[in-house]
Amino acid sequence: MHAPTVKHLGDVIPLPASVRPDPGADFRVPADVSVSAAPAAAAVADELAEVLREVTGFPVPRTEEGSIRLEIEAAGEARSPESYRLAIAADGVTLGAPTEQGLFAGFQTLRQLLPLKGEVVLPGGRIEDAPRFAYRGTMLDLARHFYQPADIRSYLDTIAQFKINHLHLHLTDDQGWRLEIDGWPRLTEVSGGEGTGIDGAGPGFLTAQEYADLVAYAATRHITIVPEIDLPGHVNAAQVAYPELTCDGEPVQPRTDAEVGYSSLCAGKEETYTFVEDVIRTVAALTPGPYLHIGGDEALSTTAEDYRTFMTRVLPLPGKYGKRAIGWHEMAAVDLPQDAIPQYWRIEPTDDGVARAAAAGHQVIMSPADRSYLDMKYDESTPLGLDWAGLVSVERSYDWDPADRLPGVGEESLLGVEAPLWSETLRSLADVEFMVFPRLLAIAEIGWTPRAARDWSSFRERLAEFGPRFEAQGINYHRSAEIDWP
Ligand code: TNX
Repeated sequence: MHAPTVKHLGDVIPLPASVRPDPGADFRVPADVSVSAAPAAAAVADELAEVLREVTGFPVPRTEEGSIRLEIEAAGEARSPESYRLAIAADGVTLGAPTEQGLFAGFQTLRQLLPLKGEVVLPGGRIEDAPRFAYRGTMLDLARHFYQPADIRSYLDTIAQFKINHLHLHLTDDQGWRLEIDGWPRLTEVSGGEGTGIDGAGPGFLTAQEYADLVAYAATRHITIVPEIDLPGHVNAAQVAYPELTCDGEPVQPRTDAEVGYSSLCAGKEETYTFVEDVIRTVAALTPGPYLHIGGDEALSTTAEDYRTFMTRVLPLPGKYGKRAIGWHEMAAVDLPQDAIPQYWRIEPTDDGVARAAAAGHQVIMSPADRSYLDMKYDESTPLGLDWAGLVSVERSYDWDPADRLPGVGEESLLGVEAPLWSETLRSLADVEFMVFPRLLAIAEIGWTPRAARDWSSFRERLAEFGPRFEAQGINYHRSAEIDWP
């Protein structure tokens, strides 16, 4: 038998904050390997044992004194809940963190140090790690094309491996309404039914129970679901279901094309606010996470005055129901509630009031379309995707920094980074994966790794190893020519 290859301790994505290899201290995982864990670490310990079983074929029981130990450590003032320490020595492994979240993050690192199958020798040394930003997200657009809960679960499993900790669900748009709302049944009966989505090819919706189950499943992956109800534009599907939501009350036609900017709720009608408050109250009650996204983008058929009237009334509603409002950065034209978070998507550093909001203490999520929009084509030959924000190669998705995008919005103003994926051209989970992998790994590293430690040539080399890993897990990905895949 040939000697097993030992990975380099830093061969992981995202790159940890501190990696100190000790080549004399490699750990050869023995047949009687076992895992021990504090009660609070039991769930992570079980997952780790399962992964080790799959790789080695060893029984890997849980014991009191395992050669792999998971420990909850004292939190300490400045430690992020997601921080962890991983120590690999000749006689075993210790993974310590202040929280289960931190242990879960450390488990993702450890998992990437394992081979796909066979004998395991873990590289000796110490990793000390913590995220640069608390919010590292991606977004699925369920309105233009609906994805089944099983597909979303599978997606959650994959993104968690790269320490992505927020999944934003774009639940409503002109072409479909994808979440059941108590008291407004036609939203999903009509606008979640057959013939909805782009080209009518993406019908479906989540019942309240299915949504709650998804949120709970995401929590086991330490991922927070961020629900979006897009307002006051992008509402044709709501108006098809309830014509009283238009200004003149006349019925409107369902739309399955990819136009944007033609629909708007009516800022001057009380029905509008009854509807919006019912929806926000319902979504807030179904969502344990701290955020509720109210859209606010591309309201091109709403006058500036109506936009202000509408947003001024609606922006406080997430707070009324215990949530922090996130909105696309257009909302920064309005005076925002104290804790509201603009999500910046522009290509050019145009201000739109976002720098003013940052100066007033607001946190910002960075999602510049020319770098982080996963629905942009990789190159001219990419069969899926759009190109209005340019082509986004793997290198372009990696080689930028969120703290440099907008004057006045620096490191201290950033809650984090998110890579949205719009669904106009996508028809399946395989399509989603093709656009997302590998570029989401670039965004994951930007969100996690200290800026000074990031380097494209290092990332490019580490990324190559994930080709076989994606294949082993049945995950579709784009074999970009920029990467020397094995
Ligand atoms: C812009 S940028 C949109 C979406 C489209 C997307 C396609 C933003 C907040 N909205 O309505 O789906 O472009 O790339």
